[in-house]
Amino acid sequence: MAAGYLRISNNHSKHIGINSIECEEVNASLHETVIDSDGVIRMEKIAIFYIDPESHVDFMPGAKHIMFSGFDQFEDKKLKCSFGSDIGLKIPFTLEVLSNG
Ligand SMILES: [Cu+2]
Repeated sequence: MAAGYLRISNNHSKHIGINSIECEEVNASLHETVIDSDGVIRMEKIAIFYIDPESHVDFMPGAKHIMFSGFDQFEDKKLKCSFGSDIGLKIPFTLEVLSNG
């Protein structure tokens, strides 16, 4: 397993809902780290999250992240992915691979 972090910005005047992710060659899903009522830290899949107009959402340790599996077979330094959105727009982006251990 590996995790990916980034900032996604919305330069539009409307909310955008991000509801899926796809990456070449590796399996990726949208995750969020949460602390439940017993104080236990765990990860949940995100069905959708919204970015406010003229705003951004940060993916970072302990919060939203991209969870990868099958990464040990991937040898490139760049990973091409895209977000799916509630307005039907695909948002492509490239992640830099820092380690694949
Ligand atoms: Cu996760």
